[in-house]
Amino acid sequence: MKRYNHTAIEKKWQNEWKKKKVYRTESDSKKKKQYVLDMFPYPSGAGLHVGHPKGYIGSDVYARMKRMQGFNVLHPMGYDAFGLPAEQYAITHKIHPRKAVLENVKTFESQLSIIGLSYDWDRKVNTTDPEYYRWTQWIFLQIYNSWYDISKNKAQPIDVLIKKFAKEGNIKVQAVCDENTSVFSATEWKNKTAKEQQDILMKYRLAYEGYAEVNWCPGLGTVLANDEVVDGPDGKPVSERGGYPVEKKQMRQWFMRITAYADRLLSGLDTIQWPENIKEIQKNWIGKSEGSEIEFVVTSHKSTTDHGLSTIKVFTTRADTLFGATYVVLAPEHPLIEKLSSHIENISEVVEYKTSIQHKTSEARTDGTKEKTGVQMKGVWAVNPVNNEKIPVWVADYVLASYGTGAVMAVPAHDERDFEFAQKYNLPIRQVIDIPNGILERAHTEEGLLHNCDEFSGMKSGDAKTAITKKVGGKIVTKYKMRNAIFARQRYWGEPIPLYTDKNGIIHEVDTKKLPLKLPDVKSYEPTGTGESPLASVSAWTKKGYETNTMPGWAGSSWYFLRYMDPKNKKEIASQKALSYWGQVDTYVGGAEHATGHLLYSRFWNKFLKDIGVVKHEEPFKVLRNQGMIGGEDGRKMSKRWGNVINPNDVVATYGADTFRVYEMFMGPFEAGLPWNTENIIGSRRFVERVWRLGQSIVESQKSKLKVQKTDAELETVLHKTIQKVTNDMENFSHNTAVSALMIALNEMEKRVNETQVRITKKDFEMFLKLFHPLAPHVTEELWKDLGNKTTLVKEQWPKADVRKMKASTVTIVVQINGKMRGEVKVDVDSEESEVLAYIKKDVQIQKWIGDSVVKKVIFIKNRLINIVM
Ligand code: ANZ
Repeated sequence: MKRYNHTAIEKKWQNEWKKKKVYRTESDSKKKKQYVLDMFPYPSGAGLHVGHPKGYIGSDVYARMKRMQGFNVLHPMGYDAFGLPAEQYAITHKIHPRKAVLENVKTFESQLSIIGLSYDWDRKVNTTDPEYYRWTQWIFLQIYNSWYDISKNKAQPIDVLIKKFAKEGNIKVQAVCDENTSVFSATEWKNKTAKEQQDILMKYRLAYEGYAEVNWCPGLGTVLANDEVVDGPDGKPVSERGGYPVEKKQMRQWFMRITAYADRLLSGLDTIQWPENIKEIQKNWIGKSEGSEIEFVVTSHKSTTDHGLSTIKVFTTRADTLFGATYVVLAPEHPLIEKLSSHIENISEVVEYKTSIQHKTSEARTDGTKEKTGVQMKGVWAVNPVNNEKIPVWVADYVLASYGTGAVMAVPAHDERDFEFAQKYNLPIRQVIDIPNGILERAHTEEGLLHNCDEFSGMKSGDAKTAITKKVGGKIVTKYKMRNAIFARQRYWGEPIPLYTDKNGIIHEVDTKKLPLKLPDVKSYEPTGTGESPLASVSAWTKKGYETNTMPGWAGSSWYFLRYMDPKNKKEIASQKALSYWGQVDTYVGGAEHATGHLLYSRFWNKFLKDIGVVKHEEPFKVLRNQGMIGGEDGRKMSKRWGNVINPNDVVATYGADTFRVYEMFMGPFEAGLPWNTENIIGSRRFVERVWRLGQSIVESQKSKLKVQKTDAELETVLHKTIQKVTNDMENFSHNTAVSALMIALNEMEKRVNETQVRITKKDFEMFLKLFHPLAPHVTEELWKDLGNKTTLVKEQWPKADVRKMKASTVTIVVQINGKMRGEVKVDVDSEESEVLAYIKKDVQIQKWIGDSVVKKVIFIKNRLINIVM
């Protein structure tokens, strides 16, 4: 029998498939399409461990089945290679990032190439390729040149807005814009200087320049996103990479007005098949909240006027509890603190407090388990508009500047945070909602009937929210937790932003015909340390006034799925034909860690591209699947740090790629995080070897007289049931149970050959090979060839389950004599009692028990049992 040499077989078929381009996606096809996409990786220098390919194998199994089912499958791979990881790697290894990326891509591809993944490599994209980022820059310019029209609920060209301003000012314009945008008439608009007009338009553009307090990391010389900042050992924030200290700093930035799309990002979630937890994370991130804005007048001891010194605007979702407000809290960053400083008696204490919480992250500040801190602003008071009561004003870190209005009315009786704070600082707690047993031991946060609220007493919370807001002249508003996204890095390794500023401070776009605006070569691509990008020290760059910030890591990854549809197009991001044929990504596979970053940004860009007519679908990814992580054998995360990394190259060399694939899919549910287990991989290897041996025995029987022609009906039933199960399981990414079903089918086939010497037909075994092919493409292809086939299994037709054949034709019936089991008979399905008795008469073994006795009674259960009572 031919030996199973996995190395030779796998190498051979990988070369063959490559040579014949069997995975090439058809560009012009009448077939139904199927777009199966892996989240594209950062080609990191460290190479892959066995956890990384799990998602790729899962999607590959799926893509292979779809191809065999007759779909035109788009299953591409590419690289997200701009950004911090690539740049950090280049700096540590003292090579240019461009070179580092090429090296890393090579390592990555050599590791991927041995696993037998069915990518169409001709469609590869790389975000750092100027031919690719030309289109990232083009999209940026479209966003820059757009504003959000609320009346049309979509993005519109900025020229439309400029015409409106010239015609009627901005009073009637319904647009998403900065909060501090003032009202102007057409004449006022026309009288403004170009620079003034530019500044106003910045308040409307969907990509705009502004200043923001950012997480500044001097050690990395860059600004970090919130999720790149973690708590350091002493509680102070540090960068996730490298653990360098992080501080707050005001910086010039570019932003994307993603908040304009908040509602669409929310409602779109109901139209896509994504894991519920990811949808939930996005919902919370967007954080839509309906409430009221209510103003409290601020007074001091000294002030005598009724207007007060100023007003504090609070945002509350519980206007019904306004009578229960016993103090007001400002976020430490609230601008009113400075404004009121001459009236605050303990101003130095307040300022000291402000400084002390500066390093805290918003996560730490809103963490319910941490103790709340605060300080009263002595000498000033807020007047509760509903009853004119003067209540104290506090500054506390549990109120965030970035949410609502940065100020809250505190109702300790009905809000947990306020309750905890009031207890700590001995502030009054006033109950204004009825509670069932009348005793307030904790905050009672449920809504109910109002109580002790003058004319509102007895009213339901829901009604009282509107009524009280109206009475105090407040406003019903919708707030979102989501903020506009920073779209700039002060780094070298990113797409240049295609804008330049002239001597008069006017910003111009680079002509789209002149794109790509290429990243210039620099002497040093390391951070300048001043916070500016290394591009700021390239005189050829700054002389032309080019923007020195580069785009963030998420730019290139927000639209790459569109480029795969038509990757070499020189005229547009992809042709309309390709875009409309491929439409949405049907199945998107990747890690759950992208829940709020990539998966939100790409939804946003896709919606924008729909608004400007480039794409047809509101949502880019129809089905999302998250693979679970593979941990180390010791139960820890697989990482260099723990020395528990297993390299797929070693596994493939020892056991073969097919075994590796089968093992990773068989180890448990696709979504589950599970530890690697070397002992179990041997089990998968044995399974593959058994398939090999059975296959070879059939190959041999084909050559001899033993060749079997007639199909075994019972085996046929097993196989058709297997077809149905494997098809359904693979469709649902339940690849582990698909493997189990195949194991059961293999047992059935082996049983016949080993125990009963009954040979099975070539056709039946081939059906099994087709089902097993997506999991173990090489070994199945080799056996397919050995059985005399000239075609490739890759393009064979996926078997269809025949419902009629799934029903067994014979059954085994238990035979009892006086209630004791004495044997079994095999009869046709649905045989009647008389027919079964006829069989029994012929069975010598059973007849021995009956002998000459008189049969008194027969108990018969169709298809199961017969009991002969004597
Ligand atoms: C008074 C009140 C009484 C509140 C009560 C709640 C219960 P969501 O649902 O998350 O939108 N809040 C408002 N702005 C805040 C800020 N910048 N930082 C921290 N907390 C803030 O929550 C809105 C509620 O969170 C608001 O309603 C406010 O507290 C608080 F019985 O106002 B509430």
